[in-house]
Amino acid sequence: MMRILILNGPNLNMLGRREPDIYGHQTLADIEALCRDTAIRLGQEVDFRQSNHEGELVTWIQQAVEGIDGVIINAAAYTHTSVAIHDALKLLSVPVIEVHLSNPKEREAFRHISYIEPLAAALFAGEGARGYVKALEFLSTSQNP
Ligand code: CA2
Repeated sequence: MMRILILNGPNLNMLGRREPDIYGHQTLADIEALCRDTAIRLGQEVDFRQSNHEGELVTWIQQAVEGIDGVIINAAAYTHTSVAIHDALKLLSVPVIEVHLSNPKEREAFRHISYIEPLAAALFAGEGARGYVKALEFLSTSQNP
C-alpha cells in the first residue's frame, strides 16, 4: 500500500473561519476527511498533518526520507519564503506534489515565487480541496502508470 504524507503549513488550521471568498468554506478537517476517502478509493494510506512552525515541517519532511512513498505539501506562506523547507524536500527521493487552494500566481506579487515548485513533480492550484484529490490521484497513477 502506498504511504502518502500530506503536510499543511501555517494558518491552514483556520480554514473555513475567514476569507471563504479566497479559500472556500471547507475546514482543514473537511479536507482531511476528503483525503482519507480518496485514499481508501485509491488504496493508499495517508498521514495528514498541519503545523504553524517551519522547523516542525522540516522535521516531518526529514522523517519522510524513510517509509513514505510520496509527499503532498501545501506549505501556505512558507511556500514563498522557506529555503529550509526547500532544502529538506531535496533530501527526498520520492515525488513531491505542491498544492494550493487558491492560485498564488493570480494574487499578490509576493506569492508568485514558490521555493517548492522547482522540486515538485506536479502542482495543483486554484481548485480548492479538489487539488488534494488530484495530487493523490497523480501519485496513484505515477506508481502504476
Ligand atoms: O492557496 C493556498 O493554499 C495558500 O497556500 C494559502 C496560504 C497562502 O499564504 C498561500 O499564498 C496560498 C495561506 C493560508 C492561510 O489560510 C487562512 C485560512 C483562513 C483564514 C485566513 C488564512
